[in-house]
Amino acid sequence: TDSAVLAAVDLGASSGRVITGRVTAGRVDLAEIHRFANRPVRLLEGLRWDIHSLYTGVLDGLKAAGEVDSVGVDSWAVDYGLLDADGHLLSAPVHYRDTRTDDVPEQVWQTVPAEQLYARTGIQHAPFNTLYQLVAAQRTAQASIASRLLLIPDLISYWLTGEQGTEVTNASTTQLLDASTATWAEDIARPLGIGLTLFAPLRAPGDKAGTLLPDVLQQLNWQRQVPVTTVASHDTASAVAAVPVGRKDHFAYICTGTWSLVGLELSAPVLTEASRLANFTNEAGIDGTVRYLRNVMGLWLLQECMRDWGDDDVVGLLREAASVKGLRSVIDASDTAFLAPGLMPRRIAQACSATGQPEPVTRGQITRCILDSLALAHRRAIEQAQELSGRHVDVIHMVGGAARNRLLCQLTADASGLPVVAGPVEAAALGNVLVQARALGLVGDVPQIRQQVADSQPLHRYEPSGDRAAWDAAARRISG
Ligand code: LRH
Repeated sequence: TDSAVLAAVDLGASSGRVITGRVTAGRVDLAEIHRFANRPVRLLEGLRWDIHSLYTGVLDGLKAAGEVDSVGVDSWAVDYGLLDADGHLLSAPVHYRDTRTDDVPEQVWQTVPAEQLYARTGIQHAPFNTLYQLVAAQRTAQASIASRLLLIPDLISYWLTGEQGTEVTNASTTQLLDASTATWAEDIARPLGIGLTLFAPLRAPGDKAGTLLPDVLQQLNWQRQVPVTTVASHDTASAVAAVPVGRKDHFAYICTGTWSLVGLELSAPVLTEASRLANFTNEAGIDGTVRYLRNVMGLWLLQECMRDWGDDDVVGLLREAASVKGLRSVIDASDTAFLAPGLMPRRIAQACSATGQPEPVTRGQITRCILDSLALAHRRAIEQAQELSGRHVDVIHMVGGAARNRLLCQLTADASGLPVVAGPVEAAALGNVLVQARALGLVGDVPQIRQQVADSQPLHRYEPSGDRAAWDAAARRISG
């Protein structure tokens, strides 16, 4: 065959999607079949993912898609479900913004020093890394009966196929993989009391994950055997695989959504002390590449303000933000102080006054403060990634939801003095679909995947403009 229809299940922190991609020679055309909210639930025990509602969304989407040639699943990283010895889920997976890990890192570093953790795993310090979550969970009754851990996309694939595996790009975000070999770091896990037999065997993008179970086929009303193909199951890894660059481009990427993941694709990790102190991460990318990047809070800041205001008119807010004075006050958009949900407008205003800047008052001012701050954090991450890796960048690719945020794209170009190529919005779904297509022999290597995206998706270019000195001055206001 020279064409196929593949279904991408792409679960983000604020919404899930089932998107189909028709792949033919040199082209890929997407259709969004089903989009559903991902609303976490706050229970007595803490903040949890409503995983059953997500799985229902997945099934509804696949059913609406009709029979496809293959299915692939990607989602946000680090989180997992625990199964008992019967393979049954023990409880709702814990949300990475839950506060249970707040005091865990310091405790872990007493056993395994932070320097050693980084030198081995290359993973940034973030309180939500699976490693810290597992140490926090050691205090729970469930820990003693858990016999298997499946990361979120692997859990969905398991429910679809009955087969268990641990996909390697996402596995890197556990902070339990060796950054150079992508194999489990036994010497990190053991002293912390983490048993690596909890994890199912590693598998790589392109591997067959299984075949839809008869009961699933019946629920979908599908007749034929359909494979589930392992994709780069960390959504950011799928998105990076689909960045529309040519073979010779020197590019940085910004994968946007709830987060902005800002960095470079490298062939080997950067494990220096300077890199650790700058809190850059070396996550596993497709085909042995390294995603060298920093987590910037991203549009989470705005989403949380909108939730606080009870305002869902993002277009109106962006229009107001474009009309108010820029760079009036900025915050450090990489600060984990903004990780937890709640009272975001107030927390932002307080961060401004704590650094001697005027508090933003109107919704337009607060929105502008967030966008200016994100642009500044994008620029800083790209500058530092170049310094720390010794690599040079001459174009920024912005993919994911914010690629359609014209103000943020322009501000990012202005702040960094580099052109920004925006699009595609559904980069993670494209990476998911095209890695499945590659497994079916319809596409070649990753450069060809990227060319195919560039040739068939609308892109928009923003040239840097304005006064860079104003950005330098703003940066100094928050640099301590
Ligand atoms: C983005 C993302 C990001 C992780 C975070 C937990 O969806 O996967 O790459 O750091 O969620």
